[in-house]
Amino acid sequence: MINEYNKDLYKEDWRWYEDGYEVTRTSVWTGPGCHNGCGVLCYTKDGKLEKIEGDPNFGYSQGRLCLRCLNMVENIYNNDRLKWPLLRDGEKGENKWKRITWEEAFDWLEETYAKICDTIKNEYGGIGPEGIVALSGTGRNAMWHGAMCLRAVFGSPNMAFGFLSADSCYQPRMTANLMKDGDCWILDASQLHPDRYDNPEWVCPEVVVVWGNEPLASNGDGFMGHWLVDLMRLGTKLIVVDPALTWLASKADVWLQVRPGTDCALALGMLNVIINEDLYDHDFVENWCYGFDELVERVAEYPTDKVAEICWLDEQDIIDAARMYAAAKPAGVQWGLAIDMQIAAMEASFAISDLVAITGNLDVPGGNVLVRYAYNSSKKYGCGLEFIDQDMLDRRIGTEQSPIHKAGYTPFIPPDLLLEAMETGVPYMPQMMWVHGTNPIANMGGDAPRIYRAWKNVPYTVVVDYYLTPTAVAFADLVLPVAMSVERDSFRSWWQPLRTITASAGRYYECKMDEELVLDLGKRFNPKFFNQFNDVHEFLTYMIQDDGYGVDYTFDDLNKKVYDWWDFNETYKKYEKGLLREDGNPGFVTATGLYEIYSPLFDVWGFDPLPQHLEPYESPVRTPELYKEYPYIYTSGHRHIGLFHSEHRQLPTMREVHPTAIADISPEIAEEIGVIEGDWVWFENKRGKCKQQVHIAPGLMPKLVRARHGWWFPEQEGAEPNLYGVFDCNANNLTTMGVYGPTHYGAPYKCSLCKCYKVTEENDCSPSEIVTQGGGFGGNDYTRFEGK
Ligand SMILES: Nc1nc2c(c(=O)[nH]1)N[C@H]1C(S)=C(S)[C@@H](COP(=O)(O)OP(=O)(O)OC[C@H]3O[C@@H](n4cnc5c(=O)[nH]c(N)nc54)[C@H](O)[C@@H]3O)O[C@H]1N2
Ligand SMILES: Nc1nc2c(c(=O)[nH]1)N[C@H]1C(S)=C(S)[C@@H](COP(=O)(O)OP(=O)(O)OC[C@H]3O[C@@H](n4cnc5c(=O)[nH]c(N)nc54)[C@H](O)[C@@H]3O)O[C@H]1N2
Ligand code: SF4
Ligand SMILES: [Mo]
Repeated sequence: MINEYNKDLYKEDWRWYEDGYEVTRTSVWTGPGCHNGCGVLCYTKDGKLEKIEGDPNFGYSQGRLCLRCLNMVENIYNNDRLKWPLLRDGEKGENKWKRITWEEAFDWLEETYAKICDTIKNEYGGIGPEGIVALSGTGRNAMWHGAMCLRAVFGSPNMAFGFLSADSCYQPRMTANLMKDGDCWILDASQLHPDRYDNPEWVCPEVVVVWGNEPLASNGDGFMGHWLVDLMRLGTKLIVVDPALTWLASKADVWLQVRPGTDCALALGMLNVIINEDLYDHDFVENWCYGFDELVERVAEYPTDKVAEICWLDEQDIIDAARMYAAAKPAGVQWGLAIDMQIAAMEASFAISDLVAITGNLDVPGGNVLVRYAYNSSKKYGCGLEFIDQDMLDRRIGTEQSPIHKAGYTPFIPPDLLLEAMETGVPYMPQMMWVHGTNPIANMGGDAPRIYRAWKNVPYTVVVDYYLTPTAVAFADLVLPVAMSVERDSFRSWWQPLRTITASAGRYYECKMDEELVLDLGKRFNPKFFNQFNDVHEFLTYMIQDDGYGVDYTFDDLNKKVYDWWDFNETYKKYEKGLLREDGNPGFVTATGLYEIYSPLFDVWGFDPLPQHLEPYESPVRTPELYKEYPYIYTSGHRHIGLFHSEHRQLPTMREVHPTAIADISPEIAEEIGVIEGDWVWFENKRGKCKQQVHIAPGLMPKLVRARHGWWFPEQEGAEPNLYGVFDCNANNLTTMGVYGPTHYGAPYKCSLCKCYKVTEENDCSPSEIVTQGGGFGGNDYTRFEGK
C-alpha cells in the first residue's frame, strides 16, 4: 500500500523507464488463471519480462500479489509452452504432431468447416454451422474470445462450459439473484470505491458470513480474500459455514460445520429463528418485498431441531448464528462455489438471498451491494449473440428442455444434454469441438471417463491453449497457441473496475493473442463484419464501446488510464432512488418491482417458488444402502493458492508447494482405514476411482474426504494409454453428469459418497489405462436425475 515512505516510489504513469527496465503499469489476468485482475508493474528488458511487482496505486489489490502472479516469469518462459500451430500427424491420442503455419491452420479450418456444414445439412437436415460447439472454461481473461469465435466467426449458437455439469459454478447463485432482485449482489468490502476503506459512505460490516467459500485461496468471482482480512482487522466478526476447519473458520465466532449439500436447510433454519424471534427488518419487508407471508409458512417447516438433524449441526449453534447475523448492522454474506455444487444449488441460493434481504442488508453500505459491470462493458460468454438469428437459435442443443436456458438467463447450452447428444447423435452429432480455454477431461467435466468415451464420437476438435493438455492429445486435430497475460492487449472487469491489459512483453514464438486470433479468423470467415477493424486495438475499442453505455474512450485511452472505476454515481440503496430500473421508477428489476421472496417466474416454470431442502443425490439419508458400501462423504476441489484448476502443473515452483494431488481426510477416517500422512489412498464409488496422497486434516468433519481436482502430470508420457496420467488422480472419476435438481442447475461435485482405502502393491493400477484402453470402470449409472 502507498504510505509516506514509498509514495514517491510508485508512479501513476502507465509506462516509464527505470534502471534499464521498461516498467509498465497495467493489470493482468495473472500468470495466467484467475478471476481477478490485480494491478501490476511489469519490468521488461528487450521485450522479455524479468520481474513483476504489485502496484500499490491500484485500490483493488493495493499492491498485493499472490503466488501465481509472482511466479509469472517461470510460466511465460516455460519450454513446454506451445510455440506454433500443430496439426495432428498420427491417430488421436498418439501425441504426434506436425508444425504448420497459421495460414495452413486457417486453410485446414476452412476446408473442415465446409465438410461440417455439409454433414449437418445432409445427415441431420440442419443449417450447417451449428455442428460446431465451443467449450469455454471459467472466467479468465479469455471469456468472450471463444464466444466470438463461435458466434461471430463461425455462426454457431452452441456454446457450453467445458462439461461443467449443470452449470454449477456461479450460474446458480447469479441466476437466483436475478430472479429475486434482477441484479447480482456482492459483499461490500468497499471495493466499489477507489479510496476503499477511507470512503465516507462505506461502513465496515459488523459480521460477515463466509458460506461455502475459501476466499484466501480462491479470490473467486472478483472478490479478493485479503479484503476479508482487512475487515477482520477493522473489527468484523465471522460466521463460517464449512465442513472443514479453514483458516477463516479457525478465526470465526461461530463455525457451522455443515453436512455437505444441506446449506439450504441451514439457511431455512436461520430464517426460521429470525422470523420467529422477530429479528427481521420490517421496513424492508413491508415496503420492498413480495411473498413474505409464504416464506413465513415455509420456514415453519424448518424448526432448528429438524435442521440440526439434517445438517449434522448443533441446534444452539444455528440459533446463535442466526441471532448474531440478524443483530449486526450491517452484516454481509460472502458466498462461494460450494453453494452451486449440490442439487439444491438454486434452492440454497434463494434461501441465502432471502436472509440478506429480510435482515435489511441488501444494497446497504457494508452489506450485500447490488453491482453491475463497469459501464456495462465487460464482454462475457454472451458475446456475439447478435450474429445468431432465431432459426439458428432454435437449433441449440438441449436448450428447449430447460426453462432457465430457454429464457436466456444463460448464454450456454446445458452441458449434460450436450454430452447426451454426443452419445446418441440426437438431435445431431456435434461435428467439431472448439475448445477455447478449458481442459475438460482433466478438470471441468463431471464423470470424466464418460466424457472421454463420448468425445471420441466427435469427428473434429480444435484446442486453443498455452500448453498441450490431455484434452488436446486425446481429441485434437489442430492446436492453436496463444499469448499469455503480459503478452497481450485486452480489457476486462469482473464487476468493477474496467481494466486494461497491456502487452509489455514481446511475442512468444508464433503465439497469437486470443484477441488477434478472433480478428484474424473473423477476417477469413466473416469479412463483412471484421474487415472494419485495421488492428487489434481498433477491434478492442469496438468491444469496449459496443454494449457499454457512456464509454467514449478508445482502448488506447483506457490503456493510458490503466483502469477506470465505475459509472454509478450512487452505490447504495439504488432501488429507493430509481437507479436500477430502465423506467427510472424506484424498485428492483423484477416483474413486481419488489424483491421477490416468492418467485412468480419459478411458479410459471413449474419450479418451487420458495426455497426447500433437497437431500443430496447420494447420502446417508437418501441412499442408506449405498452409504453402507460407501461410508464417507466425498467432496472435491477446495482451492490451493498456487494452482488454478488444471493449470500450473508444469511449474517447478508450484510443484514444490503442491507436488501432487494431496487430499484431506479426517483423523477419524485415517484411523479407521489405517493410513498415515503421506500414504496414498483410493477414493472409489460406483462410477469410478482415483488415487490421491493423504493429508490428515484436523477439524475436518469426521466422515468427510476432500479430494483435489485438476490433476494431470505434464512430466509423464502424453500418448495414450497414459495420457499424462490424467485419470490416475482425477477427482472427477467419481462425480456425475446428468444429475441435478429440478431447475437444471447445480450438480453434486461437492457432496456424494465414496469409500476410501490404502493403495497397496496388490491393488495398485493405472486408472488412466483403464479409461483409455479398458472402456472405463464399468458399473456406471447413466440414469438422468432431475428430481427432488
Ligand atoms: N487458486 C485458485 N483460485 C481459484 C480457483 C482455482 O482453481 N485455484 N478456481 C476459481 C473458480 S472457477 C471458482 S468457482 C472459485 C471457487 O472458490 P471457492 O468459492 O472458495 O470454493 P472452494 O475452494 O471450491 O470451496 C470452498 C469451501 O467450501 C467447502 N465446502 C465443501 N462442500 C461444502 C458444502 O456442501 N457446503 C458448504 N457450506 N461448504 C462446503 C470446502 O471445504 C471449502 O473450504 O475459485 C476460483 N479461484
Ligand atoms: N471435482 C471438481 N471439479 C471441478 C471443480 C471442483 O470444485 N471439483 N471446480 C469446477 C469449476 S468451479 C470450474 S469453473 C471448472 C474450471 O475448469 P476450466 O476453466 O476448464 O479450467 P482448466 O481445466 O484449468 O482449463 C483451462 C485451460 O485454459 C487454458 N487457458 C488459460 N487461460 C487462457 C487464455 O487466456 N486463453 C486460452 N485460449 N486458454 C487459456 C489453460 O492453459 C488450461 O488448459 O472446473 C470445475 N471442476
Ligand atoms: S488474485 Fe492473485 S493470481 Fe489473481 S491476479 Fe491477483 S495476484 Fe494474480
Ligand atoms: Mo468455477
